[in-house]
Amino acid sequence: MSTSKLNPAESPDKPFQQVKIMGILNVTPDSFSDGGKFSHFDSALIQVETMINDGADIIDIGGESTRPGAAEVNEQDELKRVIPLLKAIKSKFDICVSIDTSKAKVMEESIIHGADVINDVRALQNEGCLAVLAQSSVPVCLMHMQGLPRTMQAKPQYDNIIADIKKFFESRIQACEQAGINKSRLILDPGFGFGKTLEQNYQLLAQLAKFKALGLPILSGTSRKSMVGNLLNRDVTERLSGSLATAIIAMQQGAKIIRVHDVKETVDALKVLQAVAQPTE
Ligand code: 9MG
Repeated sequence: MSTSKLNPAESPDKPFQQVKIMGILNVTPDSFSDGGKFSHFDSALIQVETMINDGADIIDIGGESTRPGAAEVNEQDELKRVIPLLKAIKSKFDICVSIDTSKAKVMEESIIHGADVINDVRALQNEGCLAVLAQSSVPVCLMHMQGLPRTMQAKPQYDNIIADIKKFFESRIQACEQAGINKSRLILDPGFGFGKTLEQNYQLLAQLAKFKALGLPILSGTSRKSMVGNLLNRDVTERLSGSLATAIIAMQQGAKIIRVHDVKETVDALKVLQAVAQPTE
């Protein structure tokens, strides 16, 4: 998959037609701990098939939890969780697969085994990541995070959240280009919930369109996050309506990829948005 597929020339009368739905497949210990264990492995494949049938365009596999407070996982464990599943998905389904990782070795192995996109919440800042991506041609999502998952929600602070994140994107775009990664391969993500207060998350969502000035596709990931749960006082199992509302706002703000747990419901919401965007007689 090339980012040109993610960022086609906007058609003014059909602005939402090119939005892609990225279905989340977490293979962290809280979902399952070992890609070699068949029952869990099989249930992951069933989940992938369901997401594809529900209309997912991309499956995002994550082998390291990035939740606030989450512990880091070592390279070997992450490889064991991600690579067998990636290989199985690519052999069974015709679907674009994204690998959510911040480790150069996991990126390298994933690309060898057919990953179509790399999704890095640390925006290729870890050692060796820029070099691995420079040796390949896959698109990469650069996400903004203030701090690290273990501590990021302690006291997030910005002078101006939009300007600060824009500056971060500009510096990462420059680092990528200097390393030999063409700008046309990049996707930008402001990183909802990653070092942002509740209020800051909604300021970001309301102004997401401002990042379009950087000329790259925007990915938005708000699904079931605390920004939904804390606003509505809803447990993680009760955040569907709030998550759909944030997805619709993100699409209206021009996001080209929406990262979600609830694919079917988000595809339906997107279709409603597309219906009102059709030209009238
Ligand atoms: C892995 N992961 C968790 N949340 C995410 C988000 O909002 N964006 C991206 N790109 N990845 C995320």
